[in-house]
Amino acid sequence: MTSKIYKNYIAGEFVSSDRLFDDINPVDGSLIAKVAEADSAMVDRAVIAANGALKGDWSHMPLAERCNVLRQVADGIEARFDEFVAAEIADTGKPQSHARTIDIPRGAENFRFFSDLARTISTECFEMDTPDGSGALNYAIRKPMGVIAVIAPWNLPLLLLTWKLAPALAMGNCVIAKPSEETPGSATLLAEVIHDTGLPSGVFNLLHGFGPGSTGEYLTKHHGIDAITFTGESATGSQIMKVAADDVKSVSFELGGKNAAIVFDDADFDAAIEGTVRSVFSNCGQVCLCSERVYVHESLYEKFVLELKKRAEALIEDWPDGHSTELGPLISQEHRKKVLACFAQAIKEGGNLVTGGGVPEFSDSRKSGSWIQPTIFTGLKEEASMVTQEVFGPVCHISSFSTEAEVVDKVNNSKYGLAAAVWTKDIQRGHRVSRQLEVGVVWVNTWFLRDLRTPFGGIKLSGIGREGGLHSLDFYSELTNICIKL
Ligand code: NAD
Ligand code: 6OD
Repeated sequence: MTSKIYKNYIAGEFVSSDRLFDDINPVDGSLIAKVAEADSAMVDRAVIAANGALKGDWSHMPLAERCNVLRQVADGIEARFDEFVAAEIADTGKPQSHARTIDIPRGAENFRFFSDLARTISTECFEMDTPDGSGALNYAIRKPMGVIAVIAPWNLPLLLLTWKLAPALAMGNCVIAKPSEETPGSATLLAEVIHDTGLPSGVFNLLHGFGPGSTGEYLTKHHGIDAITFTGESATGSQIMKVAADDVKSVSFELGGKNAAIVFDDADFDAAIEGTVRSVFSNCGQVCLCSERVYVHESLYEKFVLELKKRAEALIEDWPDGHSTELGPLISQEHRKKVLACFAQAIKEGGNLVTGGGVPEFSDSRKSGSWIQPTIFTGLKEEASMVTQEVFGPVCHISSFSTEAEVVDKVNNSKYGLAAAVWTKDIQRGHRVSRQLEVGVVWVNTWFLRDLRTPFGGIKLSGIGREGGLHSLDFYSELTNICIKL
């Protein structure tokens, strides 16, 4: 029985609650901690604290000073690096190599990157003529948007929370962050790091809880919130958007995907296989950018299916701290039920199960975890649910194509539009195909290679708006134009 309690952080204090829920380790179903669910009164207190802080020092602090505090947060994460890694691994079961090289370093880098960027940005200035000949000068200034609700999912907990939190704070806003109920650990550590920087109380608040009928819903409905930045499922985005409409709150949404990988006949075969193993199975397929639809030119199709099968079957699915572990479990038993139901439906719709499709056998405590086999299907029609609906697990459907036009049509025939990976040695084709794809991000001969200055986001059901670089700073600030008659 654990005695650890993950508390909320409101107005500079760590506070528990009458309602505690379990934080479960998906590796073996063990209890990591109890989590204090924030009720509506606690949401009220956090919103009041944040609105109070907005009138105080933080928003009016010299920019360089504010940015220095954010750099201290990055330093603080790095100083407690191993604790963050342990918290992220406990909550998600992901391999430690993933947490050590992606989740936690990016969590720190998000603060450093947006702190540096905020110091360098400018605004517009326009000189204009006036009838009296003396002219006028227009210039814009940036102001914080106000109090921002940052709502994050469980797949890359620290990375995705800080991706929105850092630019929001850099622009002088006050924030109420809600991590996923599945992954409260690294966010609670982050609150401790932020507390230690001496950030004025109320500027950053952390609330734990669920979505509907709980903290997430209370927060998004609250009239004291000015904007909502959300990463999660498209259906949740749709619900939040309805609620946000009442106050015309600004929203930035990064939502689900049904991303395609296209392997042309001129691709570097080994690189395409290597890249597709990563893009399908990384983080047990629980990255919004993962490829769940793989289209391979007919001349390579058989060879590609055999090789991807071989690679999927060789993936090392083991304890997260094992040095060679490549695959961890899904986030929860509930999510595994959903993924297994998608597999069953694919078979019902006539899919050919190339490999996987079930649960791996363990003779130790992992029997109580949420493990699943890396899985490949072929033979389904384009309308099949495995080809149209997001699964968010270690699975892809592979089909063949013959022409460029045909594959572009198939990829675009989706209600989602987040990301795509294109594998070709023909640079002209790389450019030509990329610009025809209806997605927010295209990778050519690589996958999930991130430059934080670039626009990031999706179209259609995959999101609203772009974040990254200046796009983030634009979302998290309001411009006021000042016109001076000379
Ligand atoms: P989710 O939508 O279930 O939950 C995300 C967050 O929203 C959680 O903190 C949850 O508590 C909260 N929430 C749920 N319902 C809510 C409501 N009605 N009001 C307010 N808050 C609510 O998503 P998830 O299962 O945590 O994450 C997986 C999904 O996220 C996948 O669909 C994946 O594609 C998507 N995702 C997208 C991106 C992107 O950048 N586009 C990145 C990561 C994950
Ligand atoms: O790399 C990022 O900045 C980012 N937002 C990644 C999203 C991954 C989705 O699971």
